[in-house]
Amino acid sequence: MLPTPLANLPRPMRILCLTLLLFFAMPSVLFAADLQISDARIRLLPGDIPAAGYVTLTNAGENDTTLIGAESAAFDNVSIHQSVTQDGVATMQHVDQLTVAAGEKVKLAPGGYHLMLMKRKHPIDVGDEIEITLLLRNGQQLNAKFHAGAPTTQ
Ligand SMILES: [Cu+2]
Repeated sequence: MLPTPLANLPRPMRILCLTLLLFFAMPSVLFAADLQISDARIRLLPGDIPAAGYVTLTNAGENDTTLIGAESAAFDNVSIHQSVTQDGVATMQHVDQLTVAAGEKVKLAPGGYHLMLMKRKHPIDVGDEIEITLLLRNGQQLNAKFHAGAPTTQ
């Protein structure tokens, strides 16, 4: 049954009150993306050389959040990579997942983690804004515009 004060309200008000009650009773994770995206940029390289996506991920939530992949209508294939130097040789490794701990910040940046953007589906020019969707383990999908920059982009 409804609490008495609610039951006495006109019906539209009652619905509004119940909606608000439900809204505030639900865990905030259903509403707000815990991961904030900033400084999203792409380093374009000539021809069909894969481009690199860089971004700062800030976890303002109370739970660890894990990036498990990304996709974009502008590229056939997007994966998470990490640049590593082994025995003096710089290589890249595929990364299955990247966790951003609660309250922490992870930077995808030159020399470290990056999104490897392979096989452009259409020409991309410096200055273009390319939409990339970040896929999180909790099912959230975050869309962000990445600013396409020159090969010198850091
Ligand atoms: Cu790479």
